[in-house]
Amino acid sequence: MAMATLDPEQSLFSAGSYFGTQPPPPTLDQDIASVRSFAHRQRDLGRKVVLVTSGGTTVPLELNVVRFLDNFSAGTRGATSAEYFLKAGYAVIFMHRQFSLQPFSRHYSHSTNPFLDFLEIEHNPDKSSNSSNIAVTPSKRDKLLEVLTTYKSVQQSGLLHTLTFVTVNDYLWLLRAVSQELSILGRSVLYYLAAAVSDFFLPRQKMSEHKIQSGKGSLLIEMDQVPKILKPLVDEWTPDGFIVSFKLETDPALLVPKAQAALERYGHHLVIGNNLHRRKYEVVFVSRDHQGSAASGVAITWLRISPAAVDARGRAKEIEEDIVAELAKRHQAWIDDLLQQSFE
Ligand code: PAZ
Repeated sequence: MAMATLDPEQSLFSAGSYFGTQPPPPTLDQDIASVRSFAHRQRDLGRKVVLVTSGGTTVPLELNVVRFLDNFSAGTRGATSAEYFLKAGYAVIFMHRQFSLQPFSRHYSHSTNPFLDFLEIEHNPDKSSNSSNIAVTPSKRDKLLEVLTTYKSVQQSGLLHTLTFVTVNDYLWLLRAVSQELSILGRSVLYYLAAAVSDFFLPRQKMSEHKIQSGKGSLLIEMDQVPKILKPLVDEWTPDGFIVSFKLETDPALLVPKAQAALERYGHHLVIGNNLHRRKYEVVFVSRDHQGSAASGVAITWLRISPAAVDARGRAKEIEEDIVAELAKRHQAWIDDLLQQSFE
């Protein structure tokens, strides 16, 4: 693909100028083909589909990349939510940062639950034999069996399709392409944009080819703003989908106003606000409908769980269970409303 050249003065990218000047990731065509066949299959089966984005994007500082900017997101929100969406009957495209948490395997992440700690060696009583067996630690068996059973059945049913990104550039290209492919599903597709996407990037044309050298004092890098792609997503790429974005803040006073500003600016369906330190126990749904507690046509609904809460099986409750239940309900109500209106 021929790339337009970048005006050296240019620092405010529109989606159009971004995609006209920044190169697509090498695996894009392959990813598009896989999403296309997944979307057609789900449409033929009459299933709802959710695109879950998850994990953080990197911003490389060099073309031969040694250094990059990153963020904190481990992909917990996305991986956990994907499991609950599957449980709610959705087919899931899980678009995540390479090596971040994934549905099912997240329960055994190398840092919080290393899988070797779940295994025991059973030595053969026959001392002359070298053979030993591996067994699952009895106290861990029930949960492992449950996770494994669901994982295998999801794999067999073809309900989960996984895509990976690393850089913010990969993410933007992939989101545009995937949303365009999913637009054939019309209202049946829900976008759950939980990835932590960088607001700033270094255009390829301004990047150093080789490793940035030290020895000349401090390093000054001026980054450009990532174009606001929610606008074309809503208006052009997938105009019929139900679109939910996330807003993360660290200052509690900014959370609701910023979520509300995003809703007004992009005109999508819902913003879920969360505070960095309370995100596992508290989120706020900001939408344009007339339910909820605020005046001015904006509904503000807090969803909270206690850090000590347990689920129906006595395990630590995950707030994503309630987020997804609420979203599945709202998505269906929205589809029903539009259907109703089309008959009136
Ligand atoms: O991945 P994680 O579970 O550690 O964090 C999830 C999250 C806070 C990144 C997500 O809920 C979110 O708010 N994403 C959007 C961030 C933003 O661009 O404002």
